[in-house]
Parts: sequence; structure tokens; C-alpha cells
Amino acid sequence: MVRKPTPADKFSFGLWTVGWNAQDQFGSASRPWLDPVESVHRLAELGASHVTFHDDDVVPFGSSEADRERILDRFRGALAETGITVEMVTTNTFSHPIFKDGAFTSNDRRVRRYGLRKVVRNVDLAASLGADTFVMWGGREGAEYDSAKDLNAAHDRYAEGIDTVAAYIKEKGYGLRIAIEPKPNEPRGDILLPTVGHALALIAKLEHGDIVGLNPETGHEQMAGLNYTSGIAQALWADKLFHIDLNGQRSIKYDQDLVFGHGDLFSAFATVDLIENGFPSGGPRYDGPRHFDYKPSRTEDFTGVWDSAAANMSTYLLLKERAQAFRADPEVQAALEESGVLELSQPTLAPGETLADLLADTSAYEELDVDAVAARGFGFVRLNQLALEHAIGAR
Ligand code: GLT
Ligand code: MN
Ligand code: MN
Repeated sequence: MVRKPTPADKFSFGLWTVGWNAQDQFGSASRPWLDPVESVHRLAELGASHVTFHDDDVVPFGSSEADRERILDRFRGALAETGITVEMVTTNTFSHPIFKDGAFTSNDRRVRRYGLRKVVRNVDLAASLGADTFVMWGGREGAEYDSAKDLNAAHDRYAEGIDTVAAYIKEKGYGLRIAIEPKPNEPRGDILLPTVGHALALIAKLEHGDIVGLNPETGHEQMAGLNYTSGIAQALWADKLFHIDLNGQRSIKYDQDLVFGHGDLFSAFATVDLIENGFPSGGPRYDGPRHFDYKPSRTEDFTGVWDSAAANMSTYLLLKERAQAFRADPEVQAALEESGVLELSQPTLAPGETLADLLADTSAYEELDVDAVAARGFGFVRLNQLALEHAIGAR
């Protein structure tokens, strides 16, 4: 049963997703160029509320100033006609050969300076369109060979690039926050900031890290064998989940960018459960756009493109219904209680209790019947089966 979105669902799509002409490493394009203006109209009809784009998705690389203005005017016209807004903008620092060794971390200083200029120019555009997030996916920031990069200097240059852009955003008073998008590899053999955790660690060392957070993508974490829901959970806990890229990935292999839910469906259920229902005992919530970064498969014609765009939203809404039913089920609430999930939010030390008090508490250690405590069953399997039954609509 197809679910039709409403503006309250805050669905958003990158123009490079539906607009991908399906050219890949092994074959030429299987679909013609798609006018971004048409994408805006079609996505609006399907129920999306926002679009996002790279500078080059809308204005072809190398366009003259006059052409740029003309193209942007036409694009703004489509936004005004449809009511679609731009919530995020990102910069293409990976397609042109000048970026073959990266942008902020290229060994060639001329490239780093050019890359910074391209990004800053696009920050101005993002602000003028009212976006609140500026994504940085450093797909070419990395190497194939360990000898090719001074990794200490590379992290210095990466931090310098991000801090310089963040300082510019503050200086201009723009309402933008930067969101770093991790990815372990592809197109580089190894990419810097490969996972959510690596990116969080870099942000902690930035001068302007207060306006720098994350844009984790489902498939990118899963390419590294990691749990996407855990990744966004830690980003939330750190108050750094600024944006999300939802899609599907089937295990550790090349970046598949499948429709959301077409990869690990049960993991997608957990993701929607966290986004829509929050942590079981409360805590920080994600309130931003539900942004899809997928690629309509190369086998599809334009009917398939629009069907797949709708599928992302419909699947999300179906999973949202299932996740709400899961949390509302009294049996689930009882199972959460029994398995200690709700007890985990209770601080280990009582209010006012010190470590010295704990050391003096013989019931916590000397007298504790460790075998009796160890004999406890947590009931996680039963809880997981309840989740599965809700996820597949069996309850
Ligand atoms: C590219 C990449 C995506 C990023 C985009 C933002 S571009 O398509 O595969 O994961 O989100 O730069
Ligand atoms: Mn991807
Ligand atoms: Mn992405």
C-alpha cells in the first residue's frame, strides 16, 4: 500500500539522485540528462518538500557568470512555483580532474586554494537560498597508497579547510551549519574521515567546531560493516546530528545507494524507530529533513526513476507506522522493562553518592551474589522478535 507524503514529513532529495544519468565505471549513461527544474516539479508532485544540490548539479562546471545567473533565476522560479525549498547545499569537489587528489587535502596547494574558493562561493549561494545545512562530502580526500599522503599534514589541512569555511559563515552571519559526510572508501582507496566516529573526533579539535556536525549516510556506515543506527545515535548524543542521508546498502561492497529499505530492511526499521520515536528513555532528537541520497538503478527508465523516488518516501512512512505500533504495544513496553532497557537511563551512582560511598557499600561488591546476578536472562531475543513482528506487520 503506497503512502503519500505530506509537508510535515519533511522529505528531501538531492537533485543528483533522480538526476543521475546512470553512467558508471563500466558503461555509458543509460538515461538522458534531466533538467533540475523538471526534477523540482516532479518531486513536488510526489510529495517531497525540499531539494538539495551540488553547485554543479544546477550550474554546469565552468559556466560564465551570465549563464550562472540565468540558470539560477530559472531554478528559483521552479522553487517559487512549487513551494519546494532548499534545505541543504553541497559542493562538488570530486568530479573535475583538478580534484583527483582531493580538494582540501590535495598535495597540490594550488588545488587546495581553488577548492576553498569553490566551496566559499557556494556557501554564499546556499545562504542566499535560505539553506540551513552545508554538507561536505570529501569523496576525493584520501589516497590509494600509504606513501602518497602525509596523513598528519592531511588532517591539518582538512581541519584548516573546514575551520576557514566555518569562520567565513560566522563572519557573514549566515544561518548555516556544516555537516561532514563520512565514507570509508570509493572513489578513493581510503577516504579521510571514514566513519561517524572519525569525523566526530576531528570536529572536537576544530576551532569553530560548534557549527560543524555530521551528515551520516546509511550505506556509507554499512560499507564499513558498521551499524548506521548506532552511528546516528552517537552523533545525536554528541548534539552533532545535523543532517541525514538515507538509502539502502546490501552488506560490505561498493556504494550501492539503493532505495531506503531496499538494503538491510530491519536496520532501516531501527533507524526510523530512532528518528521518529527517539531513544526509549528520551534524550536528544533529530528534527531535520528526511533526506534521501540514493541512485535510481541503471536498469530504470524515467518511470523507474520517479517510482523509486516515491518508494523511498513510501517505505519510510510504512516503517514509521510499524515503529509507532512497536512502541505503543504494551507487550513491547513490558519487554523493554524486563530487559533493563529502561533501567539503563538510571545513573550508576545515586544522586549525591560519591565513589567513596560506592567503595563503602558492601552490598555492591563484597556481599553481592555475583552468580545470582549473572544468572539473569535479559530477554533481548524476545524483544527483538517483537520488533521483527511489528516490522513485518505481523502484529
Ligand atoms: C555523492 C556521494 C554522496 C554525497 C553527495 C554530497 S555526492 O553522490 O555519493 O554520498 O552525499 O556531496
Ligand atoms: Mn552513497
Ligand atoms: Mn550521501
